[in-house]
Amino acid sequence: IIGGQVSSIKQEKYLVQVTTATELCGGSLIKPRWVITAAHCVYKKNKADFKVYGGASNQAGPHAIVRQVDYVAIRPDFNIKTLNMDVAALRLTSNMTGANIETIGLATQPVPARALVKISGWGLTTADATTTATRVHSVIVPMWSRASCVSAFRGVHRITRSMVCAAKLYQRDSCDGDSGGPLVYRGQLAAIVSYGYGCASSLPGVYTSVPVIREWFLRIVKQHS
Ligand code: 4AZ
Repeated sequence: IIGGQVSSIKQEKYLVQVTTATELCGGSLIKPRWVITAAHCVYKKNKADFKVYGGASNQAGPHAIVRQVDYVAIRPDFNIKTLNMDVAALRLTSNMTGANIETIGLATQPVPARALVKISGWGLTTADATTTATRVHSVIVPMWSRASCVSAFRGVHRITRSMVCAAKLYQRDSCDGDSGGPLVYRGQLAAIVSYGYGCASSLPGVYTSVPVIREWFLRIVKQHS
């Protein structure tokens, strides 16, 4: 998270870390046993290699709750090259809810252009940093209209219907390690950190729109609970 502040897990109770030995991503707890994250965070990885941490600002710290993953679903139309439909569902080995960890609802409607939203995670806090954050950070950024998102990325990356943009250019953005984490609007999960061209650069961050992928996620939960 670039241009934000140290937060507290008490302010981001739905936020979890999805980790392997070598990689860090964010995620959000949607049901006591289900996490939503980015597909590219789990693509071609073994479910046994994941650990999911929650309930502590300083993850992997003494009070963090940790779970393993026993089922992974990647949206079948996810494309690793274009990052279209960048979403995955993770089932945990047991419920994760507790004092500092709660579920968040999935938004049914897109966020209006220019509305202020909150993004959070343990990703890089400067574009040239080499290590991710020890404590959770958050930042408020404006949502972009679809037209401004498409126009910003013209000739650079095709913006599909699953993608939305948010950022304050050159100042406030998500970054490496924040992928898979939450973009929250009015207390609901509205989008998932997906990708960018650099961080706090001349281009906004790109997110997977939750209203677009919500029914798929809920169907997976129903089928595998
Ligand atoms: C990443 O690599 C990443 N500025 C996530 C978000 C953004 C850039 C990179 C958006 O996880």
